[in-house]
Amino acid sequence: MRITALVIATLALATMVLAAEPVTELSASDLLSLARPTSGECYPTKPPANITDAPDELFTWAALGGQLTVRVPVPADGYYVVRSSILWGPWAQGRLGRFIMTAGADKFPNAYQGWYSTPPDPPYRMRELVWGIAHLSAPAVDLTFEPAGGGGRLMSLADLRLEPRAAEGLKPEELERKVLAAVVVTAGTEVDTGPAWALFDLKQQRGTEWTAFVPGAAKAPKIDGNLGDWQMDKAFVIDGSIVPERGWAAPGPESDADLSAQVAMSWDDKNLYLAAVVRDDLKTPHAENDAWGTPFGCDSLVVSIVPPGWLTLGGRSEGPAPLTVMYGLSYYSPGAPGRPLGADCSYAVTDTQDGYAIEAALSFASMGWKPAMVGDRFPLGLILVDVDPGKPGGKVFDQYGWNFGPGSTAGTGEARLMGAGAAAGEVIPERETLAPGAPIRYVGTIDAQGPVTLEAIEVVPLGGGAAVASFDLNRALPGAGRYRLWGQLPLPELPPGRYDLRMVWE
Ligand SMILES: [Ca+2]
Ligand SMILES: [Ca+2]
Ligand SMILES: [Ca+2]
Repeated sequence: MRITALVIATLALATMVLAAEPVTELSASDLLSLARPTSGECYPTKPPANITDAPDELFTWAALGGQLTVRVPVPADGYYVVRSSILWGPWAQGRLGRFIMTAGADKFPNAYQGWYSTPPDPPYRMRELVWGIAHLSAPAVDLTFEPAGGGGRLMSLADLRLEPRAAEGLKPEELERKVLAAVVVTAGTEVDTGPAWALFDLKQQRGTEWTAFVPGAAKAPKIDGNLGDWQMDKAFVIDGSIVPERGWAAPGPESDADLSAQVAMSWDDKNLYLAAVVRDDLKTPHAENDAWGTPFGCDSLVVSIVPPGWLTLGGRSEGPAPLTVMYGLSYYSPGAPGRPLGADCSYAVTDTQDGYAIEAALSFASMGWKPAMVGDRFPLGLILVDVDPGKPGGKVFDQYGWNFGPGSTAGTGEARLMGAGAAAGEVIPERETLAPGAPIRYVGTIDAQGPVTLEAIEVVPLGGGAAVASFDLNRALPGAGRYRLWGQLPLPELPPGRYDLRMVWE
């Protein structure tokens, strides 16, 4: 991404009355890389052939309603004329439409307008459009385009420019139109390098209702079915109470004694650990000489994980991963072997007074990545399955699904691997190979259990280790919730190697 951001001549501001040189000039390709549409599509187009003085390329948004936001660099606080060179021409279905520009609650006065009239249509041409005048704050503002009625749905711009403007002579509504900065410049970065700015932005997405916080294991549990090495008081409960908000029962058990469970989880860099105390009035042991069939055919706790692409395809990838990984932790008789779970995974079952206990180690390698790190998140669902062969028809089979709902695109909530802090998150760089000297853009999410401060984002060797660069943020998160973040960092010169980005908490 190359953004022309010339140094503003502050001395000239007061005397600038006529059109000034733009201090920010986003080309069609800049707009293409900065545009964030909520719907529709953005792409480059060639101007119609019969236009004189046409630019090489236009930025086009095919809108399906929604909004298109562009983060525009602002070199210094002040008043600016916001203008574009636009493609002007006939307005018809699937052709150019009518669009307005907004910034938060502020609306700019002038609209992009495709030509509409009775035929013959006038020929296409390029035209100057002044969207309006506003006070803009450094280092960047979000300017938003919205369709404003009519049948057309295409907006084609050659550029977007900011020209500084003195406050004298502005209309009251222009003086009042003040657009706040959309981003925070991180401490210690000089804003003189244009595209190498360190930018950071954060928004709360939802609460933590769909996040299962998984604490780190102080010591790896011994997988023997004895849960003495677990703090089961921190377990969550799977019974009828979860159904309205956090799962389902299909068909529903008769009572908690028929089927219910307490489940605890922890993790280290190799494994996701799980301990369960299951109540079941009729256990169905698996006969030693039977082949293991589906875990839904016997008493089982089924763990369902959807490995996310940013982990299975990233620097810690263990090769191709299945779309969904299921582990059937099935009950078996004392002394008999359990269900084979595959390499690096194991579980053990013991009998209890009113059911059975399960202890399991599920390797992250079997989910498609390793080692696991603080902040990793993945969709996770549990299905508690009960088969009671001695019971009358209709009561032989029942089950609970836990963590099923709108918590992720996988249709379940997500597990978040926690460290020592009250929050953890992941930072996903836009590309795997970080090029020194070039800015790296990233996205990510954070799950916070309460108010907490994100101190910095660090560049670290892949798989962990001491930071080779750190960018101070000191950004306070006001309370518990799922937050979404994005930004870019200027990368320093680094020794050859593979790197990752990591969050540092206060
Ligand atoms: Ca144990
Ligand atoms: Ca039962
Ligand atoms: Ca049973």
